[in-house]
Amino acid sequence: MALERTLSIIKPDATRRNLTGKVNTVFENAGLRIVAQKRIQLTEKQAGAFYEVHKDRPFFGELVSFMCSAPVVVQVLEGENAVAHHRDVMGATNPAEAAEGTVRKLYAQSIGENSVHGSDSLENAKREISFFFAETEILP
Ligand code: IDP
Repeated sequence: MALERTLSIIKPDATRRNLTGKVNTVFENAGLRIVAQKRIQLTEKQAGAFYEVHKDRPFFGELVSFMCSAPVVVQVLEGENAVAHHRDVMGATNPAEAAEGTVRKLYAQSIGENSVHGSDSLENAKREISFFFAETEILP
């Protein structure tokens, strides 16, 4: 196993309900370390660029406007096998299919308003981390 970093976003449905600390507790209890974190308001331009891979999907417009509907918390998580481990801890995209104890099972409201984002590969994690953070802002 390798020490990895992944990009996590606590989404507007969770920040609006004051769940940042509860979500972070799930991550920390799972052995993921928050090595960078900031609360920001995304613009439509930023959200559209971040989710560009989904631009042809029918839910793209809804996703972009949701991600700009309240502040988000962007964070870098570090740990053994962090990319896949974080995806496990988040749970399935659709909370109805998420396993017990996962963030999405505990807190997500719908397939769109599903509380958290996590990078899906090491390559994407590197790109997504650099989208939001300078190397000097990451403090392991
Ligand atoms: P993931 O976040 O579990 O990796 P993706 O399929 O990459 O899931 O989708 C990105 C995000 O787009 C989801 O987390 C969710 O917020 C939103 N999304 C995915 N599918 C739908 C849908 O069918 N309706 C509305 N929003 C969706």
